[in-house]
Amino acid sequence: MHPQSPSEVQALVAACKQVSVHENAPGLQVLTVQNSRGSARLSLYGAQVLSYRAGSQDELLWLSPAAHYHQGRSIRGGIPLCWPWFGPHPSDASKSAHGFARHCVWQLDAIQEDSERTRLQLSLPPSVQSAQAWPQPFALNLEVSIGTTLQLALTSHNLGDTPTTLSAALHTYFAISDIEAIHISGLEDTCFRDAVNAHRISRQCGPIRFHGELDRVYHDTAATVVIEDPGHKRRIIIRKTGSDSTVVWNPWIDKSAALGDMLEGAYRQMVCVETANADHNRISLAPKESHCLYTEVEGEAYD
Ligand code: TA6
Repeated sequence: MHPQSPSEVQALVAACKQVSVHENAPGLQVLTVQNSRGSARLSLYGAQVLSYRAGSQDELLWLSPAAHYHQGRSIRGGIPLCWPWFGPHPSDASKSAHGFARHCVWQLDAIQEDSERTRLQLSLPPSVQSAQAWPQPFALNLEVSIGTTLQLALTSHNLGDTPTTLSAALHTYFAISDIEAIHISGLEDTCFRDAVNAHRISRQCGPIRFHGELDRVYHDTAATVVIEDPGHKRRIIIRKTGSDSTVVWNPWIDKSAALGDMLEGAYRQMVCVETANADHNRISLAPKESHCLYTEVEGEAYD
């Protein structure tokens, strides 16, 4: 099966009213969606949503102006995919963190448009690279739906004859007014692995506030999470299904400086709240079984 060509993508897009396509960098096509309810941009490299706004609202996602747009590097911001492992590879430190799905050019399979939403259907084409990184026969699909809310559904299929396990995350970077002005509710009394404190297990007391680097995997939670942002006079609501972990991360000063693709002080305008299945919440798939990791994000402005 040949990889989809840029002209095949252009032909699919040409038949639509709400979608256009351009090259963000040589060979890296970005789709732009504009409908009556919202707008978004999505990179086919990594199947990564780069931006989203509903109607006349402000941008909901954070994207680094210093992001890299070339194969082999992750694009800093938007919604990078972590698949088929979250964090370091379970047994091979030579493999990149957060899996390989974000480093592949995805196939645009279909576009559906109506008065309320635009739905993009994408799939990760089988490749030698993915087969080497993940020998288990699989298929991976992503549906991105743009309207008054943004919805992502990442569906993993075990095409093999043996069971497999995987971890995954929709690694969403949200745009905020200031990291010390916000707080995050919905994870109260939930246990988490604290990556900044020797990975010890603690229990969340009250809302999450930020006074330094914070990197936590909250376990066994299906809760809706809310980012309260008085500076932007809005709350961001993050709903999910098929997910038992929620990851919360801000790199703060030193970590963001070390990343090399964040401008100085940029850490203050972003926070990651990630819909995930990580650690002991990994997913087990029986032969021919599938699993859908789903999130919906919504901005709610207030006076
Ligand atoms: O989701 C939190 C985290 O695992 C942090 O530990 C940090 O590594 C972050 O992801 C950034 O990951 P990335 O590979 O996107 O730079």
